[in-house]
Amino acid sequence: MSGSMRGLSHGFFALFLKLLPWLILPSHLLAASYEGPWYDFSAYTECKPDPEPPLYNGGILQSENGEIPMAYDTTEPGAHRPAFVLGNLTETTRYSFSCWVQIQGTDSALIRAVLATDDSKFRCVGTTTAQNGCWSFLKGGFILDASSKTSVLFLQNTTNEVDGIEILVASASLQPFSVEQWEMHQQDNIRTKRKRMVVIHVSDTQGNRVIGASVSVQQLAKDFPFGSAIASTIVGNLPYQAWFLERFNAAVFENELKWYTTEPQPGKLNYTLADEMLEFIRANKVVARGHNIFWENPSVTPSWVRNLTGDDLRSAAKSRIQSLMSRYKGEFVHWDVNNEMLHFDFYEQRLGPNASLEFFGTAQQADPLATMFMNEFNVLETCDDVNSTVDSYISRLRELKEAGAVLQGIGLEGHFFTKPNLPLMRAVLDKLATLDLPIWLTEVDINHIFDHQTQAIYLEEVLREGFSYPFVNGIMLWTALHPYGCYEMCLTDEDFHNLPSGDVVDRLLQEWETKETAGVTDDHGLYTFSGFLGEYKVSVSYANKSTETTFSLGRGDETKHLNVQL
Ligand SMILES: *[C@@H]1O[C@H](CO)[C@@H](O)[C@H](O)[C@H]1NC(C)=O
Ligand SMILES: *[C@@H]1O[C@H](CO)[C@@H](O)[C@H](O)[C@H]1NC(C)=O
Ligand SMILES: *[C@@H]1O[C@H](CO)[C@@H](O)[C@H](O)[C@H]1NC(C)=O
Ligand SMILES: *[C@@H]1O[C@H](CO)[C@@H](O)[C@H](O)[C@H]1NC(C)=O
Ligand SMILES: *[C@@H]1O[C@H](CO)[C@@H](O)[C@H](O)[C@H]1NC(C)=O
Ligand SMILES: *[C@@H]1O[C@H](CO)[C@@H](O)[C@H](O)[C@H]1NC(C)=O
Ligand SMILES: CC(=O)N[C@H]1CO[C@H](CO)[C@@H](O)[C@@H]1O
Repeated sequence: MSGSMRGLSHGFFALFLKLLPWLILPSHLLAASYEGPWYDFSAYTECKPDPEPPLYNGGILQSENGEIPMAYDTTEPGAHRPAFVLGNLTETTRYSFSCWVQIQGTDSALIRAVLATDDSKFRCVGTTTAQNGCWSFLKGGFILDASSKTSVLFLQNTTNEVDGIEILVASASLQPFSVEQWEMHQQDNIRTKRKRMVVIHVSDTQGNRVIGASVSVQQLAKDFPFGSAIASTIVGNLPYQAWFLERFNAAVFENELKWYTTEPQPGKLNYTLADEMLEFIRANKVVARGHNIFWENPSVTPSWVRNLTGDDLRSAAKSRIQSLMSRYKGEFVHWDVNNEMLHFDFYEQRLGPNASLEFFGTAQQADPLATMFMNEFNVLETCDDVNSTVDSYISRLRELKEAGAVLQGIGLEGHFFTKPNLPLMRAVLDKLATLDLPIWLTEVDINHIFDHQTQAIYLEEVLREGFSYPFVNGIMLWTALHPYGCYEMCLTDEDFHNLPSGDVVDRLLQEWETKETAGVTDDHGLYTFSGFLGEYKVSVSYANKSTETTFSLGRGDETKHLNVQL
């Protein structure tokens, strides 16, 4: 899944020594008295004639005289390029990196920022598709497992066939944040974007304020879709259903809508499982994502479809869309139209480069109110994968838009197989957010190579980052429960007793809902509270009068005012 940095680790120290004369070591790195700045969400996705100024004024790459300490290793062929030497990086810090990149010697190349630490580990810090003649923005970051006295951050061309590329860098910035600062930024976003202040005005029928009226407020439903994959194992399984409904307001079918399930043999359509699961969804007012119409990975394409070519394949694909959509139009809020098209290209190879665009168009026509999603792994999770860089995702999304797609969405699977790199995750979201499209985390889990405790810790980090990011509109976990367990991570054992990751989810669900609150109106007849977005019931009583009302607390920058008359 992940790309590799083969050929870089050996010889690093030799190279480092050779590089030393080219490098300037800033004396004040990691200055002791550091006033925490706010995270800078700026991102750019256009190639510009001039770079913007560095974020954070360069952060710890800024020297006293305002110049960026940097050296060009123009003599070394190959891997090592402009580099920054960094002293005393710590494992308790979250580092946000950004710079502007231009290349010479070829039109376009994927450039990767890499951090080499003194344990000889190499990490991808960020990527950008750089061009000749204009500047592209690279944004990313890193976290460490252990402190590193001397580290080198360098840029590298990953375009194999290109020889003699020159990489130019400008406006580089490295900004450290403590864990506390990072969490403070998350809390601040949650307070302003996921919650809202409410003022309830209580008056009598003559319009007099009612002072001292009892008010109680109860959140009935949450606005933010937070859910999980479910499997057909939930059908008729009352304990599973109860467990699910106590927690989640959104669902996605793990495999039951996939082509290999609904049409295992040509023309033998079977929607039994999907229909049964949809009944459960409807009966319980759960929101469901449609996953997926097509999947570009040939190994999960029905074997009979793999045998088709040309017009036969085109007509089978058309029937697939028509069959699915005529049955389920309006039932699913999203469709993953063409799953994982950054990694695989089954249909495009056989039907031509416009196949995906055509699928999106046909699906949109057939179900015009559903949002049509791309859905991809290794965009959010890592920057090692050259097939799914944030820039390549953005360019495919733009292609679709230019071809006329209207309701588009960005699906980020979130299958984490390494310790989550939160600064990278946030930087990727910053770039994607510039497109102004809905962003969902669609398949979040932590790989089973980690023990349950570690899975829980990493899951909490990812969920907090996702929920606090203003432009993330929903989060789905990939934790459908089977007798054999789950895909990578379960929340519970088979008897619905929480595993550590289940405890994390339950704790966050509670943290992200408004506790039932009660009090009395003040001297102005007002009762004020701060609530998570969603549906509310308000009960007001005074003397022998009482009333009850419901209201909806939607997104907004202003205080919500509600009048209640007794
Ligand atoms: C790193 O820390 C050591 C020990 O505290 C100190 O001697 C050294 O000057 C620091 N290096 C930098 C670049 O700040
Ligand atoms: C359709 O699928 C269901 C569930 O897997 C199965 O029980 C049933 O036999 C299938 N029907 C046909 C006609 O294959
Ligand atoms: C696919 O084609 C091969 C070769 O023609 C044939 O042997 C096989 O049965 C076909 N598979 C399906 C599922 O149609
Ligand atoms: C990247 O995509 C190319 C072309 O589709 C494919 O050959 C390659 O295997 C993919 N690599 C990964 C890591 O998915
Ligand atoms: C793909 O679509 C674009 C825009 O609609 C069109 O200009 C182009 O000719 C199409 N390419 C092919 C191979 O059909
Ligand atoms: C409620 O209180 C008002 C005045 O305090 C009184 O006039 C009225 O009869 C009461 N109504 C009921 C139903 O007890
Ligand atoms: C990883 C990689 O492909 N690096 C290439 C970068 O460009 C140099 C030439 O400057 C090539 O030698 C490398 O192979």
